Amino acid sequence: MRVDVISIFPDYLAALDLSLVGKARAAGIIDLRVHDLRTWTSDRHRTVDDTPFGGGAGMVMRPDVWGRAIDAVTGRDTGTGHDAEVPVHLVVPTPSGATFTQRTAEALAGEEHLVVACGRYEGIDARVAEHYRAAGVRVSELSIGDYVLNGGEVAALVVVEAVARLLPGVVGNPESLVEESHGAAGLLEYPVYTKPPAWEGLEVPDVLLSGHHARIHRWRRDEALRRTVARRPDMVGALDPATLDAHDLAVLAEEGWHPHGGRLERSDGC
Ligand code: JBH
Repeated sequence: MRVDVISIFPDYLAALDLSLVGKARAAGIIDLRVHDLRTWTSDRHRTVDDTPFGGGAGMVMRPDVWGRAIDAVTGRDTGTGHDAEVPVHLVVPTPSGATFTQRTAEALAGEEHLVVACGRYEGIDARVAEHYRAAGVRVSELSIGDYVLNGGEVAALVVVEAVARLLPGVVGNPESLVEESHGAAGLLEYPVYTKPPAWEGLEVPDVLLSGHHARIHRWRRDEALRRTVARRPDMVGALDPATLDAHDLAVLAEEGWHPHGGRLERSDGC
């Protein structure tokens, strides 16, 4: 997969040389290039933004600079670009985007070429997304969550890491890709323990030392259900009760959740 990240703070993306993404780059699984947006400025001050039409606080990034940058990294500037035929998916981190989830990461992992356009918080002139959509480019404006960041760089790190680890050959054991939180099960992960079996007066639950695999499996599932109830009631509400067994439903009932009309509902909060 080819990934181009464009930013006014290219050094911010240096973390992508490290760890898993770094290994994927070294292995040739991901061809990741980070660019300085100011490469495509045309004035002496290398200006990338200006005041918003209609007034208001902050600055907005200029569409002309972004257009030159995106055209250059996608080979649209020359018309003979090596890559102009490869479908590009433009990813724009923005607090006003749709929420980036594991499903989004899975979809992006199927692409051949991502271009991640990191804007400042106030955003990029809206005509950039409009122009590339009209040109047939897939454009995803994505938010990594409801909190304030200064710009899209941290969100770009999140998106690239989440996508890169899904590429074949990046994560050593593909089983760790299926058994994790936010997988298809729709539950949070169960708690995990390792040696020593007693630490600071706290013991590892007996069942995990029992060697009884069916009981361990059931205990982990119960813990995953209870944890999801306590921490992510929204995920419980999204479960399809038809995918749950009688024991699951008994655990959920203890926690106050009951099937009703093909969904789960809280018995207290109607
Ligand atoms: C993206 O995903 C975001 N969440 C919060 N703030 C942001 C700022 C710029 C880009 C985000």
